[in-house]
Amino acid sequence: MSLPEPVGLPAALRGLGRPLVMGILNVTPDSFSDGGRYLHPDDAVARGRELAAAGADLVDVGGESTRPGATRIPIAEELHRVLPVVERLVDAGVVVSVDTMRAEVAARAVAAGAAVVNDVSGGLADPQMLPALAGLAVPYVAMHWRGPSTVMDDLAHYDDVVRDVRRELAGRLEALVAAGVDPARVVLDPGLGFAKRPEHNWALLAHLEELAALGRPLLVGASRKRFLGAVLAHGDDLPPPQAREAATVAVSALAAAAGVWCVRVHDPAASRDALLVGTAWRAGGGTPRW
Ligand code: PMM
Repeated sequence: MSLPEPVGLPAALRGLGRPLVMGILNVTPDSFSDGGRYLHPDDAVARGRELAAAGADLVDVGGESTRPGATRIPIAEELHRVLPVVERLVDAGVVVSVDTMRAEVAARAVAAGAAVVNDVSGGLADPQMLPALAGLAVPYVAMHWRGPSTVMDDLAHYDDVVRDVRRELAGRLEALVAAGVDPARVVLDPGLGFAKRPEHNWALLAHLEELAALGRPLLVGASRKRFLGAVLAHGDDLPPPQAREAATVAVSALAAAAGVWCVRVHDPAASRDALLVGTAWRAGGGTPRW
């Protein structure tokens, strides 16, 4: 059974017959689950290697928090956080994606060896992003986004969230093509938790096939997010991010059964097993290949 995958991936990540695991490495003081733990490059590089050893097919290095309410950091600060870590992980043989909304950070990270650009704004935050991508040969993850973290909670209004997100992602795909980006390189992402209330996230997860109908591979980033905490909550007390791992693993298995290309997670080992289960489930007795 073949899964759709983007053109431009390194050979080692092609045709694996199971979804890929993207390990999260936030080189930030304030991300909701791992913020502040990996600000020093030595700690970040050690964590990146650990994620790869634990089964991350690629490690997603981000220098800017996107948690609700987070404000932007200067580009110099983002470059300072991200580039040395990308360079050292690439030197260590780790496949790296760069999590950025800025064209210059994306281009410089790719020049330093990053194999994928992951943009939570789908090219909307920086007018230079799409033209810059046209000159890069790597896959591009375009996430559904409606506005910066400071205002995104006010933008969570939909007539029909699945239809609206699908239409808005189709619009990003069109804009990418108009800018000269090969659509075969594009991965789409519903943007769980970004201008979405819990019911919106669940509707999108339950209808991934509607987004897959756009003809592009999908990436799902549910790991430890608040809407998972809300499902597990007793009364008003949400369990902390670290206590949402089993719920994350459940989403990974279901996402694999739905045929996604990649999940973005904090704990690669746990999700890798779940992806194998979901893949076997999807194969339904056929022979999964991995
Ligand atoms: N979520 C976060 C950051 N980057 N990238 C993609 N493609 N999809 C996501 O859902 C996504 C992302 C926020 O979570 P974090 O603080 O754990 O990095």
